[in-house]
Amino acid sequence: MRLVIVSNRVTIPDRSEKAAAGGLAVALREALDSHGGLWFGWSGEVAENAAGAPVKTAQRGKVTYAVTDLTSAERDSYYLGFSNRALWPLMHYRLGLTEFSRTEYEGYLGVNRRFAKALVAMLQPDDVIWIHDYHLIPLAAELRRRGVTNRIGYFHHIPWPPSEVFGALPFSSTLIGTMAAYDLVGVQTEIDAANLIGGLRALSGASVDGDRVRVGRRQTSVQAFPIGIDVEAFRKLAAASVRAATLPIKTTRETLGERKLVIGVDRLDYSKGIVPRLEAFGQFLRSHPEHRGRVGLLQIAPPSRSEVPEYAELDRQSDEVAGRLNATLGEFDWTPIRVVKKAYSRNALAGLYRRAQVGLVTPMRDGMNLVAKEYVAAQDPADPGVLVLSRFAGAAQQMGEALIVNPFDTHEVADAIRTALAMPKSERIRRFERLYAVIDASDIGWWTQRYLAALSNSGAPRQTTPPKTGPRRSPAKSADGDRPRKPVKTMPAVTKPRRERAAQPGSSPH
Ligand code: ADQ
Repeated sequence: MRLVIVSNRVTIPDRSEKAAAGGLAVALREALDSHGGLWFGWSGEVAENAAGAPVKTAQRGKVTYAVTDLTSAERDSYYLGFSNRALWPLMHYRLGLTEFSRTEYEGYLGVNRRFAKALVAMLQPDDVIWIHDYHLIPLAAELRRRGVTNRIGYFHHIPWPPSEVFGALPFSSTLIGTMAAYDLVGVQTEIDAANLIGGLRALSGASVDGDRVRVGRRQTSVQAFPIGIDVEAFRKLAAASVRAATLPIKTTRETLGERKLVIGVDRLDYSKGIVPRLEAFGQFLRSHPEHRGRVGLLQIAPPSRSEVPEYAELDRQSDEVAGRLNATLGEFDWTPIRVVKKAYSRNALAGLYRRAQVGLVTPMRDGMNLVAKEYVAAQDPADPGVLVLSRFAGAAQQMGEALIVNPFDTHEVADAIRTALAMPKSERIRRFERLYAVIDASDIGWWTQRYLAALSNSGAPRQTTPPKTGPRRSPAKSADGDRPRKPVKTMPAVTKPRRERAAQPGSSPH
């Protein structure tokens, strides 16, 4: 079997590039390497002759990369328009920000048709096709229309809202109905799965039996596959980066001195709750003046999608709020909030996470949120920091040992920051060990294998893939010089993200 991955953006790796950074791109590349495969999508480039131009290919080991450019009209309607001004806010429950245009919807369908046409020419009979994310929802239906009978799976990286919200989108019934063209639809959490199944039932008259959904003559299966990170790689990066005192770590040490650090790391996106988070930090300093001068918030937020007006507005707002809070709460020798709008290397991020006593991950709504997992993976097991996590991040379904907060409640987030900073070491270690066990048992390798196994079993009686076997990696026994500490307890209930986890008190996002 050959694996074919399709995603909106495809970056062809440099020949010299080593797959050291971890993460989704690397995990998918590894899956492609082990099966041999093809990765197809948009090059990220715009060219006016794109629609008629041949697909560009590059070979890297056993993987063929195939990319196409978009015309500027396609980029505007498919990517900036329908994907990012209609689907993105809608999927994040933000009806007020959702802007629908028929022309953009047509452009979205048009690019999906063009992708399908290009892909059909490259497919082999035993290929298994794995399509990623909301830009490409109708792609399987377009492939089926062209006679493709291969196994096709889809993974939805962002939340799926209840049908009352999704149904507000014009043509929502048609769009959701195209999901039935997949053999397997993966979402991040059980809540997303229930919402999508409910939407299929309400909007396209699907009949439902557990995770199996039938629309007309087609049957699909909708299941939760919580995505993970390369925990081991990230832990090593963090330990090495602190030991080597890389530049950002050294500079942070010099500028902060003994001061405590609270960190936020997000793409500059309204779903991430950056402005309410800054306000919550201001509230914390007002309610607990004893902390003034002793702690700072570092918010790293590289701009994204700046051509979409809502993102430019968010950029302005975050500067304004940080400026106001610094002016009213700061001192001549202490700036409470630093907002840095640039991307950092994985090394630097890992070291900064480890230096921070509190990881503040407070999205208003998020599919999973990998930063929450990276923050935990990067901690020093002997003296870990505390994760404050929004109940509306998919990660909260698995990470109930974080301090779970409602990001809409500024006072609650402010109180959680205070609790985190005051938490005794024994409790920090206890929470860290449980969180680490969860993210390690459901890391990115486990996720990829579990999804692909379910896809190859789809249509046949369901089997579940066991979680990783073999000796558990304990952060206590690192070979790279992390300080030793007592072994991680074995806790079956949290080492596998199982369905019943969703109902645990304190970790439910509803
Ligand atoms: P994103 O919305 O991009 O992903 P997230 O899961 O937090 O959100 O992943 C962001 C990634 O970008 C992390 O790996 C983070 O380290 C990195 N990053 C953020 N700021 C950075 C900076 N300044 N420099 C360098 N790297 C930075 C979407 C969905 C999520 C879902 C993921 C994966 O919105 O909900 O978890 O896909 O499925």
